[in-house]
Amino acid sequence: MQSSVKHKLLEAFSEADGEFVSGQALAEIVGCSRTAVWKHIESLRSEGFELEAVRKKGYRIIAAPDKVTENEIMIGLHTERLGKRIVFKDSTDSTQKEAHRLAQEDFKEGTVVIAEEQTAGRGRMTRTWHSPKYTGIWMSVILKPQLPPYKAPQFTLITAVAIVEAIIEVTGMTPEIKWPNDILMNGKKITGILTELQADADQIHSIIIGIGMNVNQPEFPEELKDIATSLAIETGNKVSRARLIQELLKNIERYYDIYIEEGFSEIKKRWETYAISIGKQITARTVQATIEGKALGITEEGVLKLLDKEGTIHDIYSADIEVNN
Ligand code: BT5
Repeated sequence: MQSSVKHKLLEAFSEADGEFVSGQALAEIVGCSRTAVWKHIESLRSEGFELEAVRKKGYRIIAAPDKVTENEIMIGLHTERLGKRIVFKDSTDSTQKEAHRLAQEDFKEGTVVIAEEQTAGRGRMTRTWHSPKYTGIWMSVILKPQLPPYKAPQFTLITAVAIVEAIIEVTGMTPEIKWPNDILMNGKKITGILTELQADADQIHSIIIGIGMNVNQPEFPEELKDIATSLAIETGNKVSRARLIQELLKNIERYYDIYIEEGFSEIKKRWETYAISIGKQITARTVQATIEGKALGITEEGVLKLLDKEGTIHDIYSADIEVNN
């Protein structure tokens, strides 16, 4: 939407102080047709504005979107390193892309990129991530562990545990982990993790951990509505994104420190208590093949062990899995 039209509409609503403004009056203020006004109202709604429309009365504003501000996150952020530098974007193509750029520019470990909206949010491979404005957490965290690249998949599991415990802390509900990078509530995806690397053959330079968490979306587009959900849908309440971001950063820092100091076993133990697929019959679709079998567990490296009908154990490094029973 042209921002001048948006501003004029918002100004008109602000002057009306919660009262109705007729469609005709709005059309005159912004200088377009009533149909165009309706389209702009729809666009404001998709940005999180709550606007009521009543026949013969017009429109009125009920609530402005819940924006996340830097101050709101900084007050009450109990971390040593993570989130001490936060780069905020109202809109960006992908926080991953931005974080990759910052990591190369030598931004410190713990730098975080947060956007209110992503226009080209990324999933794994070439998939897209739906990231509408003011409703979710679209965030990338830069870490610089001195480790070899084969350790990187463990960071998806560290992050999964951090996410589950942040959601428990803030909502009281316990989500489940579906290996390797999905967090589910009532069988639908509430959060996805994307772990990417800047590395040479023996050494990680930066790990960029992308977290996409559906928080306050009231609904999803047709193509996602059977597989995706939000915390607001599951709990019946709006949830504070700032509070969740604080908990996420605290937990990631905590488990990252435990991992560096003590290794992977504590994280593995917690991960297994939250995981849905272990011990179940699953179908794993990798780039090379589709394998069915029983998920035996994960290794210290975060690799999934799968026992097929012939008794062969497969090491699965990356896949989409479906739980069959
Ligand atoms: C993921 O990929 O689950 C990783 C998602 C990571 C997103 C974050 S947001 C911040 C950072 N910046 C980025 O650009 N990305 C990261 P994958 O397992 O490949 O799942 C992708 C699939 O999930 C899509 O193909 C859809 O089917 C589905 N999907 C897309 N958007 C969704 C949403 N908002 N909620 C639930 N499912 C979604």
